[in-house]
Amino acid sequence: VLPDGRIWDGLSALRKDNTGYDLKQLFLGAEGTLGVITAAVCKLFPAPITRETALCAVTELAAACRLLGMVRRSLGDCVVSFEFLARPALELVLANISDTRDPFVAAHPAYVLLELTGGHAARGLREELMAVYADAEAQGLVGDALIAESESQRSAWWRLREQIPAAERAAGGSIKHDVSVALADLPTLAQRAGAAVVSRHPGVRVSMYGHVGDGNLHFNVLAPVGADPETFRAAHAASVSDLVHRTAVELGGSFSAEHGVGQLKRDLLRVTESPIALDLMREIKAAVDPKDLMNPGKVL
Ligand code: LAC
Ligand code: ZN
Repeated sequence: VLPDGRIWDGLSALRKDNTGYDLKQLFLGAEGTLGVITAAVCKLFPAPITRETALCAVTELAAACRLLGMVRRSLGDCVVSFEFLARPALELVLANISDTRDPFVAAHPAYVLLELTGGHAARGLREELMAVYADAEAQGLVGDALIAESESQRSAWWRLREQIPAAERAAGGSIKHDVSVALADLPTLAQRAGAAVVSRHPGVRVSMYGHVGDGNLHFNVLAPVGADPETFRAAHAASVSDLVHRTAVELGGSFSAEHGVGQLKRDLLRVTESPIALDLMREIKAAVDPKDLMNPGKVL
């Protein structure tokens, strides 16, 4: 629904359609500032015949990235999830969320929760995955690993990953970041942002997790143990976020990989986006919504 009340029907289900500008993408990325989306077309895929879920202990983020490369090389599009959890993020969940337990006997620096789906292959997903694991183990990238043997085990592992935001809230809240860079730069991003934040704000705790398969990290920062979280955030959130966002942008990355700009990151968009891109965005906004009716004050 456009600001002037007209309704544009963009419900095309075509896979290929190169007629004119890609208006649908424009509205999808506009956070409601160009119009209101009231309907969507869903594409259905056949349910996968086979699925494997594995939890791998890894030595560090760089090892997780190399493991991703190896899994993709062997299993290609069968890789549907590749989620990274650093130990401190898992510990927040174990300490703050009921009915959770560490799947491994020993503590490991970090973990990858990965999921594969496929059809009938000559060699099964599990065999292929075990071959990759053996390679990764020989290279010293992975430690213990588990393959889910039941749906309840699988959902318990997913819960460990998905409850991280709730665990951070229960621990007093965090300064959240949603950064992305090219996969090859992801370990550098984590290392540089971590060093910058810790040297400027000694004692802070970093809860790092995210969608490594997409080059997207949630690099969240919690107050030092013993400090009041709210007071800490009020005093230092701007400085912490500046360090993290600056590191991502210096590496050619994004300060908003999946959660948008809203009003919190508006100023950041102004200083990091190129003048040409900002001009184009403002001109599009002015053309579609000249009276600034749609979600005013957001994004631009
Ligand atoms: C997540 C949300 C914060 O990945 O994007 O859990
Ligand atoms: Zn996320």
